[in-house]
Amino acid sequence: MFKKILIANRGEIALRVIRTCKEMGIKTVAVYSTADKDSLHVKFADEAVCIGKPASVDSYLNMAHIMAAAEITNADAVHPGYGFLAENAKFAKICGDHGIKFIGPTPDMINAMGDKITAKQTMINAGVPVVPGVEGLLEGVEHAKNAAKEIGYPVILKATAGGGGKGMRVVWEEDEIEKAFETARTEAAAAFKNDGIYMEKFVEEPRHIEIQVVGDQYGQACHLSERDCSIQRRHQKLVEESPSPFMTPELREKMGDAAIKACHAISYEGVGTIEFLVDKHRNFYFMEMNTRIQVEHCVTEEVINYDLIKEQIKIAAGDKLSGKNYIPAMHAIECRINAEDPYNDFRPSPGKITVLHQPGGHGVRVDSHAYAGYVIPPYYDSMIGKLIAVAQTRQEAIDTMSRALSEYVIEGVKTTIPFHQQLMKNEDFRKGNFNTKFLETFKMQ
Ligand code: MV4
Repeated sequence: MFKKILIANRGEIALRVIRTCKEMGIKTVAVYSTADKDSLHVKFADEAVCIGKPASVDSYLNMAHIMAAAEITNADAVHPGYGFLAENAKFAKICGDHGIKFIGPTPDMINAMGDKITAKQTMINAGVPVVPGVEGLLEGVEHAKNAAKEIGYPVILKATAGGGGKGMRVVWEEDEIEKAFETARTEAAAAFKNDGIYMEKFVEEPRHIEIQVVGDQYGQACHLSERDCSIQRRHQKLVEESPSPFMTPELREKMGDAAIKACHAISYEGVGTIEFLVDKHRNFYFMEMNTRIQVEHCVTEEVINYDLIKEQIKIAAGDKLSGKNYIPAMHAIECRINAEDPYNDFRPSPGKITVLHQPGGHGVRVDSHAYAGYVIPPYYDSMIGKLIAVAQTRQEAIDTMSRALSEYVIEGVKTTIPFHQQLMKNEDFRKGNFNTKFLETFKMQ
């Protein structure tokens, strides 16, 4: 087992990793930017190294600084958390080249899923359902026009180097396709230095349901059931839950099988997520694979009683999986508490938390790096923490969440708490009647 892990991240996920390391008797090294010197991950780690100025490119994205911190502290592994360098194949390679274990998949696996056309072709070959579309890159506007005629409008254009919704264009009719193709291409070139675009049939009003997977170094893979992440806004998830209110035992078995096939196709090592679009007829289609721990991993942990960070560390150290799949025994809902103003288009609201009272009691988990007096810096994402409610049934989990939200006191910055309180009262949400378009029409009172 590792003796010392450097956490190449900040905020609540750095703290989350430190907590599990402590339980496993593993020493921890925090890295931090000058903007984060008073952050809890710095206080709770055994050692801490400043890696640069506030901007991410100067600190949490600076591979040379992070590697130097790992070398001087003698860390034998690096946990990348999510975001920043978590899905950076070059960083994973550099760690390996320095004899430091990257806690995650190999550079090859990251690359195989990072390019979306490659990933989709791998899934087709493995027998995983994908959205019908053109195989490979679009060669130009004429190709796009002919392909769209064949597939039938509406279609969606996606950047092969994209993901998470960046660089996408929905096209409803032939008149729009030329302009859409050119803008998608320009945007992709600017954002990813890769202007490759592909086309799929546009699935209308889908749910976003993802399967948590885990694979070991010996080719074994299993799934840990689903999370429903349909409650999102501009590709930012706000609420996640497990099980999905739309799930059936038959669908879970089919999606779980498909997710395991996806892992086997690349001999996946580590924890990962297979994202699917699910239409109203319960057809499901592979969208992308996230080769990292995700923000919403906690709902899975709560419904199957399983520490996913511990699993990541054990797998990286060479442990074998039992090979069994897990089915939710409970219902868990997670609300992301962001420093944003839900009455003002979710505008970021960084600043000092003057008063803080976090909820507790039966069925409540708070994963947060916040404390009274903490200043939320403006340089990074605005998440203050995650509130997770767990109960036997979905209705009870919603009631526990409402109660917990009513106890949560944060003063000094605006937060998403009022949004979550109103969502928990919404009839359609309570009935499980929602898809990825739900928040487009949701209005704050
Ligand atoms: C789609 C789609 C409909 N049809 N692909 C958004 C994020 C990226 N992973 C892919 N996304 C979508 N791909 C086809 N063929 C709709 C979306 C989409 C979406 C997906 C999940 C959650 C929220 C979403 C919001 C808008 C669009």
